[in-house]
Amino acid sequence: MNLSGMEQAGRKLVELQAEDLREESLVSLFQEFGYVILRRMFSPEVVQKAREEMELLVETHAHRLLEEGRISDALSQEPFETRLFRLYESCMEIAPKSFRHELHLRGLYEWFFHPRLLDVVESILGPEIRLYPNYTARPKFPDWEGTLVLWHQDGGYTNSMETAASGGVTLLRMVNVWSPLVLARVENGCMQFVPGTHKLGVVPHAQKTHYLEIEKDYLEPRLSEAVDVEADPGDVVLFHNLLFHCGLPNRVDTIRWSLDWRYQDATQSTLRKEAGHLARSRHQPEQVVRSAEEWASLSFR
Ligand SMILES: O=C(O)CCC(=O)C(=O)O
Repeated sequence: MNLSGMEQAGRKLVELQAEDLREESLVSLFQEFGYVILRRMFSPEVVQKAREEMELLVETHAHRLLEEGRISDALSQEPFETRLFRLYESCMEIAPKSFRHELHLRGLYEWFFHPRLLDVVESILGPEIRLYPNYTARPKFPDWEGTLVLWHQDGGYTNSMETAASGGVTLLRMVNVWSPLVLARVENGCMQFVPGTHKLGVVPHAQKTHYLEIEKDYLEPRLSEAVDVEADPGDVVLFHNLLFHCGLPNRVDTIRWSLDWRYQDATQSTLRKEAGHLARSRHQPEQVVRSAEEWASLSFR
């Protein structure tokens, strides 16, 4: 295997090139470290389609703000990297932190249902795969706590008294996915992971203004092991739903656009009121979402 373990201030980043995807050890890397970075998984064309969908979404927001009289200029010449932020600059109290229900768009089908990505996910989860009802696009604004996602485990959000009592969230078999639409670097708020923390089970989280945060006693002793997960458009990061992760602050004046979504073993309950969408199935092949048109005709559930 061509595993290029990138030494990063003495810490290892678990990184694979797209051509190595068939290697069985990908699964053991995922299990050992709690994440794997798959470089160049999506072609530039696939990235471009998603970007165009997000541009249209921004356009919709511009028109809405104009109609509501909140702005007098739709800023149509403003680049994708800044437009949404500039539109909401004078009304940040209503700025979107993320998009979820809006993502049933043709140009996102090849992200969520990408055959090679699903092959990798199948090697971890098995043949019954659901797109979990938690798929999100994030315009991470410059220096704004509304889009600053704090250290958490996804399981910290799904865990509730009832699910914890039944051993729920720790039993969920999931693969989380994160991929940027622009270069994601330390300066503009790339992700950070603490390798291996998925083995700790669900740890306590505290509610902060916008997001949950892992309790200090669990987080602080492990922060020195955090790795920066820098990624380019087309790169795909897979991580465990119990891995400690956060997005760093965005310290530049452009938006760090990204998408994150999750796959789950479809034989399990989602532990949510929504059922998600089947991405692969031998038991119910007729239920699998088969095309961009079909995806666009469905809604968040
Ligand atoms: O994009 C980010 O900054 C955070 C994303 C995240 O926490 C997630 O994908 O679970």
